[in-house]
Amino acid sequence: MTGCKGIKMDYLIKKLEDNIDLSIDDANKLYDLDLSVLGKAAQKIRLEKFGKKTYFNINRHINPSNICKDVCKFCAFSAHRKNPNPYTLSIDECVEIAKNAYKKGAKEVHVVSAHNPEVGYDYYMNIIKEIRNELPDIHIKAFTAAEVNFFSGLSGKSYSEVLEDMAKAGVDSMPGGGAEIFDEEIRAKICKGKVSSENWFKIHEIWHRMGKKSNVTMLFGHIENRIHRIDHMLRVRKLQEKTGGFNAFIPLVYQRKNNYLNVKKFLTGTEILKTIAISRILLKNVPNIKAYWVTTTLNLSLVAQEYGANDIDGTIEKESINSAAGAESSKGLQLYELVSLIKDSGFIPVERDSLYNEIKYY
Ligand code: V47
Repeated sequence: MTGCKGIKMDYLIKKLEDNIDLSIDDANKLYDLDLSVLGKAAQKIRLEKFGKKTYFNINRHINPSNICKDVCKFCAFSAHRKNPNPYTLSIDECVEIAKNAYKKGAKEVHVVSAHNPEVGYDYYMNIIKEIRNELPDIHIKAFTAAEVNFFSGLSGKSYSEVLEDMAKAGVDSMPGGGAEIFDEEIRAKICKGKVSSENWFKIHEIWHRMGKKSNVTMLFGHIENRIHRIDHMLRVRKLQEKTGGFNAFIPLVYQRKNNYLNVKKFLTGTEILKTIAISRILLKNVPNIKAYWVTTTLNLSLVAQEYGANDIDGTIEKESINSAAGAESSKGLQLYELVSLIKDSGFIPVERDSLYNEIKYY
C-alpha cells in the first residue's frame, strides 16, 4: 500500500495497526498517509478508550479585559487598530457573569484575559477569589501559561509563587492557551515577546507537580508547516510522559479575520481532520482529543468524532477571542442543540465535568 505521495508506507501502517509509539522520523511521515488510513488508526484508539461517547461540558467563558501589552499577530481580540473597543470588566461584573451562568447550569467558568498591566496583579487574583467565595462548587479553569508569565513579570513573583497564589485563590485547572506553536522561529514571527515555549512547559510542569491538571492547545493553519505541528505534538508527549498532567489536547484552527498575520491560504477539511487524527495517534498518553467546535466549525467537529476526537468542548454561552477573528461562536450553543447534533451524528452525548468525570448521559 502507498501513501498520498506514492511513498511505500506499509511498514508505517503496520506500526499504526500494532499500536506502536512512533519515532520522530515516522511521525514526520504521517501526513503522507491517506486520510482514510489515519482516520482508521485514530478511530481505533478513540473507540478503545471511549467507545461512541462524545464529551462536552456546560461552561461559560469570561474574558476580564481585552487590553494587552503583548502584540500577537494572529489575535483579533485584543484592542488595537482593527478592534478599537478596549474594555476592562470590574471584579463585580466578572462575578455577576459567573453567578448568572451558574444559575443556568454552568459547571465551569473558563477565565482568560488579555495582559492588561494597568489593573495590577491583585485584580486577577481577586476575580478568582470572589468567584470562589460566591460559588464554592463551580470549577474555575483559569489563566493560561502566557498569563502566568505576565503575572510573574507584573508582580516580581516566581512562576511557582504565582501558581500557588492561583491555587489558593480557587483556580482548579489551567486552560491550554498560549501554546500557539512551540517551534521557536515560527513563534518569534507570530507572537514575539509572549511566553517562550520553554517557559510554557515549565509553568505547566510546576502546575502538574502541584497535583493539578491542565490542557494544551496548538494553533495551526497560519505560517507553520506540518513538521512544526508534529514537533509541537511530540513536545507535548514528552512532558506528558514525565507528569501525566494534561487532560486534553486541543488543535485550534487559525481564524483569519481582523488580525495582522495576513495568511492567504485556506486549510482544507482533509488537512484539519488529518491533524486531529495524527494528534490522537501521537498523543496516546493524553486522554482526550478535543475538536473545539468554535475553530473547527460545528460540522467538521461532528465529523472529527470519526477521526479520533472524543470531546467537542461545551456550550460556552459567550465567546470573544475566536469570534473576533471570524469564528461563528459569539453566542455559544444551546445545550439541546449540542446534544441533538452529537446524537444525530451517531454518537452518545455525555456531559462531563472539567476533569472528565462523567455527569450525565443524554
Ligand atoms: O491561546 C487567538 C487562540 C487561544 C486566534 O483549555 C486563535 O479547554 C484561532 O486556549 N484563530 C485561547 N485561534 C483559547 C484557548 C482555549 C479554547 C478552548 C478551550 C481551551 C481549554 C482553551 O485562542 C489562544 C490562541 O491560541 N487564538 N487568536 C485566531 N485568530
